Amino acid sequence: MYDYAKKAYAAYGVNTETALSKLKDIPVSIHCWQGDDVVGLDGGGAASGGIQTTGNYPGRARNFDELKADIRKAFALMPGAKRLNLHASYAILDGEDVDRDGYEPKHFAPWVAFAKEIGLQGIDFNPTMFSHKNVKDGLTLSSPDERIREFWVAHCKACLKIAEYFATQMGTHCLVNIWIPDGYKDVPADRLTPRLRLKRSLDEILSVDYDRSKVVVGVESKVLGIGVESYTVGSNEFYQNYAAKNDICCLLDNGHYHPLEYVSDKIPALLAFYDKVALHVTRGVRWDSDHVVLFEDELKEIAKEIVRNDATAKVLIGLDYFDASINRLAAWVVGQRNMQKALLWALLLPNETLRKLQDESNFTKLMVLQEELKTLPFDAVWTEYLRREGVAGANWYEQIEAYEDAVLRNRR
Ligand code: RNT
Ligand code: ZN
Repeated sequence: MYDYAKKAYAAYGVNTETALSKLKDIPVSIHCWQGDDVVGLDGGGAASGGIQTTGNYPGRARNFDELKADIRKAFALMPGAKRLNLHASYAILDGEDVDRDGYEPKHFAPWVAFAKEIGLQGIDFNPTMFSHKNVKDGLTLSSPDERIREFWVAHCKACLKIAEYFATQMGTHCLVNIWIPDGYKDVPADRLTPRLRLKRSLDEILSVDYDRSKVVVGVESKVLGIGVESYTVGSNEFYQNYAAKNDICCLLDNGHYHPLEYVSDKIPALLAFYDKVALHVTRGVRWDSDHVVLFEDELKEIAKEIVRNDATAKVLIGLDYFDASINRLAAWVVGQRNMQKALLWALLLPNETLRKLQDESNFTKLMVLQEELKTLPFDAVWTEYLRREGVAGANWYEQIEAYEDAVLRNRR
């Protein structure tokens, strides 16, 4: 089947071997938080701050050991280069009485050991500014209460140090992504001052002496959340301007825009100005619902913008979804495989030919060709990729079912 596919693609000038060898080196950062419904290990409890998991499928990882076991199992079914995306709330405190403003590299040393053990390429990081008593009236870095604002500034500063440690240990960059839930449910009386406070907080955080060659700082905007429908402090315009002026990067979460705004269109816009663009790939159903990533058109468009603009080293791909209504390991694997599938899809397009047709304004042929390409034997190339990566093919879910019977069912 692969030989047949190889010829079918070659007829369009596409070399499947080149595509396969590029694909395995494009890292995808996999979020740890699908494994436990964003609860974390530091006692913060269920996700709050406008984000929500729904469902109570049995077998949620309840501690570090269970989460590690689940990651080990699920990641073994994922092809390609993998990074682990951690939240600060996954600190291993071992009973120590320390709050988030006091977290240190040592609280994450067990994660580094684990990441090395299972052969991950790197670790990315996120300050956790939700699910905590110091989220006061829904506000963190933009709080008018100086004590609160300073606590979260200190937390972010601590996270930069931890990120530097991850980068040094893993020998690759560490993305630190700043997302805050701050906003208002109803019509605000002042839209500017909270943003000025956020700006001041970010300035203070970035004043820390950190190694910019190792740590990439990203800021993640959002249009609305549950309970913060009318106004979010960290809006798209706010962060894009902040990032541009302070030489950090924007993180685009495709659940965080109005439904007819597309992240696939924003990626090339930012690539015109930025050295790095970070992504949270998710799937919003009617709102930022964080459903499992499926192999859909917008995902393919996102992958195309990364691949055909030669931006696989510039776009930092991360996943961000959490479904508690289905087997969590399966959710992980489906989303990660779909991201890889979309990248393969993009790598198997005759991008130069298509670009030329656009430049020649031959839009009829462009459409005809793009439609023909949709029915090429993609599956045969994908299956060959899985075989070469040494991960199970279409029957991978049987392994998850067996794990569910043997392990997850006993978690009561
Ligand atoms: C929330 C943001 C944020 C979180 C994670 C857990 O809307 O997307 O990235 O989902 O940090
Ligand atoms: Zn996100």
